[in-house]
Order: sequence, then structure tokens, then C-alpha cells
Amino acid sequence: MNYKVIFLFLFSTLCRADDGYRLWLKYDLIKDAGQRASYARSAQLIVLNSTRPVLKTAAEELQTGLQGLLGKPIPIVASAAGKTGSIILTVNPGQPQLNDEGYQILNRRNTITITGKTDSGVLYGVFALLRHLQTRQSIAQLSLTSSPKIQHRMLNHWDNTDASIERGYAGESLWKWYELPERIDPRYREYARANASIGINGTVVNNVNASSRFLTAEYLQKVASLANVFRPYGIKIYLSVYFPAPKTIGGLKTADPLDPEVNQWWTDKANEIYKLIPDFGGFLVKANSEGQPGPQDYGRNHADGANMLAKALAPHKGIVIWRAFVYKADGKADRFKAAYDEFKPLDGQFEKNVIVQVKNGPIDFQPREPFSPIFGTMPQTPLGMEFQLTQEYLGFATHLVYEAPIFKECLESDTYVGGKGSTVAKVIDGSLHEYKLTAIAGVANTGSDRNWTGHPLAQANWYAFGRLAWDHTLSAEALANEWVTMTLTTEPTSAKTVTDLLLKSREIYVNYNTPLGLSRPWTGVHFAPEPWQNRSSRPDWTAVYYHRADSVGLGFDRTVKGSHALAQYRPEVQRQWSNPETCPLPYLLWFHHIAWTKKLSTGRTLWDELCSRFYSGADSVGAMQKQWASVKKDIDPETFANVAGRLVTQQKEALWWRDAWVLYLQEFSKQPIPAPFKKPERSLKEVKELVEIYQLR
Ligand code: GCV
Repeated sequence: MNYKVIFLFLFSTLCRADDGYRLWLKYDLIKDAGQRASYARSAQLIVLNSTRPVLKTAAEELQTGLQGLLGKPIPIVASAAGKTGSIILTVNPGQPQLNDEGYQILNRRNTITITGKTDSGVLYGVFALLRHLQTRQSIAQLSLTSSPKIQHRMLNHWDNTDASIERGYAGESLWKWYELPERIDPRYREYARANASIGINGTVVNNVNASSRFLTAEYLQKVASLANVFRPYGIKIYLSVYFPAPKTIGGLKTADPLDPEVNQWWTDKANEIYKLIPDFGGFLVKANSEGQPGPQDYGRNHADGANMLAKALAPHKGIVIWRAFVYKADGKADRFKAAYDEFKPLDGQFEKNVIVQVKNGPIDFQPREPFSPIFGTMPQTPLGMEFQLTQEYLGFATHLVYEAPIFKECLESDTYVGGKGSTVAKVIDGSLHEYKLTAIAGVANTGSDRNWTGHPLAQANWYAFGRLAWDHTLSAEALANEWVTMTLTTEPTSAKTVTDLLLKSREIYVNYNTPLGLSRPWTGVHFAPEPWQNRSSRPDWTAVYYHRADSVGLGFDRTVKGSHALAQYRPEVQRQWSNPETCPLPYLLWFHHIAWTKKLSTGRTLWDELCSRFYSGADSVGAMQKQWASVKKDIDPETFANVAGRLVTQQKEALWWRDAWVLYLQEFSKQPIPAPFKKPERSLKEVKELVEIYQLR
């Protein structure tokens, strides 16, 4: 082989390799010339008569996308001058049917008009049109109207000043604080593009376990420089704030929210921020939670704390997002009930620009949780949703878990707060209680890894979250298929196979990890199974606190005979869930302590059913590997190998989870492993030794 041939070979290999950096915005050339020509009929020119930044972004994004997909230059011009085949970008503040960020796309005689009520609406319309092309749909008679159902669609980054990410599994933080504001990493813009393409319009860049450093003049310059990058993409920046900042950086003796000097400090701070960042979004606050200070340290309540910040931000139209993730270190209490007990009495007491952000479930982002009862109880307080995209309890970045089914399950749950059909989605989109403020947040799964999310398929979680935040009625299946087609392959059979793989991944994970409503939010390593863990600085940070295995059975009794947490739900929900016969199996052990020998609706005893799920879950990972292998020819080799490797790890760890639970629980149940399953080959002691390795320093 001569050098020329070697070069050409290497070059073509490099061109082919896909490291995932381009996410779902690939815009590779459409191979089918006929299809290209049919799209091109309506896409000869982009017409934009404005230099406003978001509109400019819209035109340039459209140009980038079209040029890639159609393989030819598409000029941006100020006027179409009667030419057909143009795409006209236009803003019409009076456009009926649309809300502020909505768009309408119409194709009439090969002239496409994308109309937004605002500049952002046009940008979202552009991405919707590109999505149509990327998923190879016809645009000939296109007529699309869409408006976001929720106003604030945000990512929450748990990123620290030292570039570490709390519960981050895809490398370090994207934000290079030591380089900012002078050096702007080009990746910040790529991040903004990706978010805008799925409708995200806000980002909280730092950890809710916040450092007061972010509120110093030095750091605000850095934050402002990021805001400048995000602005042309319609994305506002927010900060998590450390409640005692008036003391730590303001030199005051107190951070009491009712103290006038403290109020003045926050007012001055807000003024300082808005001078630098005129469209700053607001503050996110974790207070009196897991050791974070807050208003209760001064005998005040959450509303006092939130309202003080809200008043400081109100003149600038900023908002306060106050988290409801609170629970006290009380071993006798049921942590499930804590947030509801603290927040329900405060309903209606928050300022108009406060939104209370509630995690989807009552405990903490478990593989499966019932919806938080708070959603059914605070009609006078805007409630926002907090989902977790990063896989803290879902196998980090090694296990494949497509999360849209988790989001949908919660959003579609019926709270009954306003009668049948009062879904969580209708609570948080404001339609049920006519909230003036609506929000949804995803704890980001992004990091400095080239492919952004560590596991290549975890990009689908970021994608699906954004799309659902825009429109929660979209199905998990449609979104999976959309993402796969835009990102991995347009070949329909393989796309269908990968979509199917994504869709079943969550249930498989639950089966080998926490079936039938088991939960596992203990401290430990968050990664490895430790059902035996019974020692910690606080009782609700042990495993045994949650699963309550004993010689009789398993599960946390939250009925009237137990902690009575069920009383926090509306009577219709209580009626169904408080009876073990009618409680859905996926939630059974969340609410009931069930005898090992009790026959379930499946016809098996609890013990046999658990074993069957642990074993079938672990086996299914093998089936997922086979399914992935079957699409090899249609997937980029680098991405294929990356996922294949992670599936091997997942298989190993699924067996590990299965063995840990089965061997540990068997010590209580004293039951044999039911046929056809075989007893694990290793002992409980051996599994424990494996876990210990992950705890070594
Ligand atoms: C940011 C869980 C996580 C913590 C996280 C906390 C929260 O407890 O383990 O890392 O802290 O939730 O949501 O505040």
C-alpha cells in the first residue's frame, strides 16, 4: 500500500467514526437523491429581514442543517423577490393560536413560512422543520402549529467550582470557571444549540449544594460571559444560591430572611447581577435540606426565605425556584412524608414569582417511585417538576436506561386533586389550577466526555426530557424513534430495533434492581447493591430503613397500620393503593409489608415473584446485547463498540444486583430459589467483598 492509499484509508475511517459529539444535530447528507430533490424544492433560499440575534441564530441553524442534509449551499437573503422554494422566517406578535414561544410552519406552493410570536418561536420552528427532514417526513403540504405547554424548561447542573459534578458520570463539568470570562470554549455554543433544538430555555449552571463564590463580582463576570453565549439561543441563565451568602460573602452577622439588612443585601446583589445579565432568569435554592442552611435556622419557614429572594428579583422579572426536597434526620419518622408535611401548610403563602420545585417522587429519584403527594395538594402555589437525567440510581453511565417512560409514568399519574383526570402533567403545566408560572427541570446528565453523556444512548434522555418539557403529551416511543433516527440510523428496521431496546430498558433495570416497589436510596456508593447496609450517621441513610426485610416479609408499611403516608394522597388514590390486593404491583412494596409466602396477582408468592423478576431482569440484559448486535451494520462502528462494551458491563452488574438481593433476602425468607432458576454460584460474602472494593479509598 502506498502512502496515498494509507492516507485515504485513514481519512475515510476518520470521517466515518462518530464519537457522539454532534448529538442529534448531525445533518449528514440524505443519501436518497429523490428525497433530497423533493425537500430542495421548498428549500432554495432562507429569507430573513432582521439582524436580531435569536433570528440570526435561527437562519444560521437552518442554513447549517439544510446544507448538510441537502449537500448544497443555501443562501440567507433579506427578500425572496418572488422566488419560490424559499423558507421565510417571520415574527408576528399578533399570531393567534400560539403562545409566546410557539411557532407555525406552513408550506404553500413550495414556499415555507415559519412564523413565531417571538424570535424564540421562530428558532423553535426552524428546529422543528429540520427535525422533519432528519426523520425523513414529507414537507410538501406541511402545516404544523405548536406551543410549549410549560414556560420554564430547564436543565439543572449540579456542577461545582472545581469542575466536579455531583452525581455526574460523563466526565467533568462543561464550565471551565478558571478560563472564563476571557476564554469561551466553543463547546458552550454547541451546548446551547442542542438545548434550543429541543426547546430548553433555561439553565442553572451550578450545584444546588451551592458555593457562595458564584455570587461574587469575580464569578458573576464569568456567569455573564456564559449568558452571552446562551442568549442568541433563547436560553436564560440561572444560579443556585447559598442561602447564608449575606454572611459568607456579605460580611453580615445573619442571613435571617426577615432582617432588613439581609433583604437589602439580596436587593443589591440582584441589582448587581441584572446590570451584568439583563435577562438573568433567577435563583434556584436548596435550603434546610441535607445539611444546607436555610430560613429555618432563624426560626423562619420556607416561604419567608423564598419570598425575601423573590422581592429582590421581582423588579427585574426574575423568579425563585425553591426546592421541596427536604427531610429531617428522624429515624422514627417516615422520610416519605417529610416534604409534604413541611410544604402543605405553606400553600398560598409564596410571592407570585416563586415556584416550588418538587422531585417526581416522594423520596429521591428511585428507579420507580409513586408520584410525590405534593402534586395533589398545593393548588395555590405553582409547582414545578424536577426529574433526574443523570443516572444516580440508574446504573450511572454504564447501564442503559431510557428515562422517558419514567417521566411519562409520573406525568400521567392521576392526583385526583380536581377530580378524575387531574394528572401531574395538568398540575405542572398550570392548566388545572391556572398557575401563572410553570416550570420543569431535568438534573443534567452532561459532562466533558466527547459524547456529552458517557453512555452514548443516554443522550436520548436529555433529548426526550427537552421534548417532553415542551409537550408532555408526546409518547416515549415516538421520542425514542425520533432520537434514534436523528442520531444513530435512518434505516427503518434498525431504528425500530433500537427504539424497542430503549423502550424496554427501564423495566429491565427495575426488574434486576428494585422490583415490585423496592427502593434503595441509601448513602453508600449509590452504584453497588448494599441491601445489608444498616449503619450510617442517620437511620434514613441506611438500606434496611427502606426495604424492611424481616422473617415475616418485605416492604415499608405506609398504610394506616404503618406510617400512614398514604393519607397524603387523595381518597381515590388511597383507596386503590392502601389495599395490597388492588395496589399496582410496581408500587406494592412502597406501601405494604408483604409476607414472603403471600400469593400475588401473578399467581406466584412474593418470594417467587421477586426471584422471577431478579432473574428475568438479569437475563434480559443478555437479550439486549443480542438485539444491539443485530443492528451493527447500520450503526457507526465507534458508537456500536462503545454501547456493546457498556452492555457487557451491565450484564455483569445485573447479575451482581440479582445475587446480592436474592442471597441477602433469602436469609430472611428462608425459601429456596424457585425452579427453573439456579442458586447463584457465589456466596453473599463474596458479593459483599465485591461491593467493598467500590468503597475503598
Ligand atoms: C445535590 C440526593 C443526591 C444528592 C443531591 C440531593 C438533592 O440526595 O444524592 O447528591 O444533592 O439528592 O437533590 O439535593
